Amino acid sequence: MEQTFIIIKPEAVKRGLIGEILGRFERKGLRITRLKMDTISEDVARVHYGHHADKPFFSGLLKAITAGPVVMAIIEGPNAIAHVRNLIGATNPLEAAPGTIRGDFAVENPYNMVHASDAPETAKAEIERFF
Ligand code: 3AN
Repeated sequence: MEQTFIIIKPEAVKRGLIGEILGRFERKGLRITRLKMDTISEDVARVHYGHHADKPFFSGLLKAITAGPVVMAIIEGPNAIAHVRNLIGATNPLEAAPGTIRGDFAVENPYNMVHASDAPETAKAEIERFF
């Protein structure tokens, strides 16, 4: 059974979308096996988004992900990584299809509501980082 990791970002928590977002993963047939609410420190955010350190939007991204409490979860199921990426939609909310989480609830980056691991190695590293 594959495991993946998600973060419901501060903007989604502020808008009261925790239940809506977790519900979409559950309704798909995936299982939530770990769950916690926490605030991400700037130091941890710098590591988590280290691959974007040279981008012009890096400081805005750090600010957005540390802006308030987040909900983090481990989600399990067959092909959980790909299923969760499909459910959240494209990175740019403008390109995310209606029916996906980003397509339904987000209008522009960096406020795209959810982070989800994109490969087995990142899922493993992110689960170790946050749980
Ligand atoms: P994903 O979250 O879909 O894996 P990444 O890893 O390319 O996409 O981007 C990480 C985060 O950086 C996104 N979730 C989004 O919040 C932010 N981001 C990506 N591209 C931009 C951009 N062009 N401008 C502002 N923020 C961005």
